[in-house]
Amino acid sequence: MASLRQVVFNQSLTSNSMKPTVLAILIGVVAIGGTIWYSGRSTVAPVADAGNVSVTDGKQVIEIGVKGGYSPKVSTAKANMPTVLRMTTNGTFDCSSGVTIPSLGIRQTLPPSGNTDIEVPAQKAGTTLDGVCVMGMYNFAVNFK
Ligand SMILES: [Cu+2]
Repeated sequence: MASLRQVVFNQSLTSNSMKPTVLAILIGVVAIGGTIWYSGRSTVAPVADAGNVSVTDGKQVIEIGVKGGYSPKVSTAKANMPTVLRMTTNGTFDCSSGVTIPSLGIRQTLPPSGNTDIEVPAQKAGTTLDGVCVMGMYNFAVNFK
């Protein structure tokens, strides 16, 4: 059994040494929280052209990588043009291979690897197409300008 003096000593030692630990945890929480907040903001804010949209023979192709989500998450495309969403899987065995675009009634199961073209009718300027996996976990957006 510890004497009273030892208990008091141990407690004061513990509380003194805990202060920097608590401070470090607080700093860590603020830093991680700030990073999550910042990265969350950057996906919502308009992003620069991801360079994944090309036009060939009057047809627009939007390339989107599919594996554990969609990349890029936001694409900028031209309005009033027949469009193809080229979904590229590469060893994709997660639910992002089941892609839906609810506003167009599109539901497509992608092979584990390869390109799958999804035809999209010409969209008006200002339209945003939202794509989401079958489970509603992963999403992407295409803004038409
Ligand atoms: Cu999912």
